[in-house]
Amino acid sequence: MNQKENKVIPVISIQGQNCTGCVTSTLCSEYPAIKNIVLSDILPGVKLDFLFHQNLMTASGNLAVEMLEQAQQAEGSVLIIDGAIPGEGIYCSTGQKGQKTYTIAEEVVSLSKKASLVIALGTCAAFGGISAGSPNPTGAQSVEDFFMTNSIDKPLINISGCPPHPDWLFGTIEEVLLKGADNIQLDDFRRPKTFYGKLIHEQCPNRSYFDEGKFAKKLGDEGCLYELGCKGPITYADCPIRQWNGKTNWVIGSGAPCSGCTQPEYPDFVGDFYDRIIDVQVAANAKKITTENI
Ligand code: FSX
Repeated sequence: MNQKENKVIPVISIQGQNCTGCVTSTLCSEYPAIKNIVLSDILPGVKLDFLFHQNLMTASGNLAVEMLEQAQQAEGSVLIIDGAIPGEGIYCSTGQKGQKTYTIAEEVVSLSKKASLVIALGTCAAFGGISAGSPNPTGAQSVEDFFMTNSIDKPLINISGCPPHPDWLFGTIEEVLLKGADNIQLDDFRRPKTFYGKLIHEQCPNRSYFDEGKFAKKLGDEGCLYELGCKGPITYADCPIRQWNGKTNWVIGSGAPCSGCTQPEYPDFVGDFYDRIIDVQVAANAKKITTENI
């Protein structure tokens, strides 16, 4: 029988400090459906092989610990880390063997050794996010900061968002498989420009309201949501055109302000959800938002 040869890419997905929102969101992928990502080719002749995934696999206890040990031997894997990495202490244990408790920090060190690419999935992994929010009692840090502290040098791509869109993760993996990790255009925060190349503000259907100076004063009003705390003018993502839940809607489309969740400043430095940002320099060619011109 003439069987088609498949290229198989080992994928290991582990979680640090998080709410599991990133995995929950990305497992809701619809285009392609998650069952096709897991069971079929992600590209013609290329298949992902999920060696370890806390939310997909049925193994638990000793069997899960053994699977994680085996996964460490996989050459050329894609290591997906979601959630921040805690500092000192036995936070986020991934399992126990005998008297030894393994922490996420130890697992990241071990698993990254043979990985060909590391993806920091979600704003906690990419930038610290809510997990590293003040006063940060666990010393949570981003994957990039953890790599620097531990002298780990691996290709790293940040897929920020709290949570991130499934397309941002699987679209990036596909782009890497097609072009090679070195040929992915990243922004200054290691985010793929394919998905994070423009401000929400540049693509927002409410932009004409902003330019006219028509601002909603309360939720439900017609107008731009800037005065109700919308962080669109400082937030890079393609939510307005990509939309969420199988293109059902997105945050501003449903009448709520963008929270700025893809940004490195989130959450401590973007302001409260409903507090207006002030004096923000928006993209080139767009006017500066100041308290005077609104
Ligand atoms: Fe953080 Fe993700 Fe927000 Fe939650 O893994 S980016 S709190 S959606 O789950 O880490």
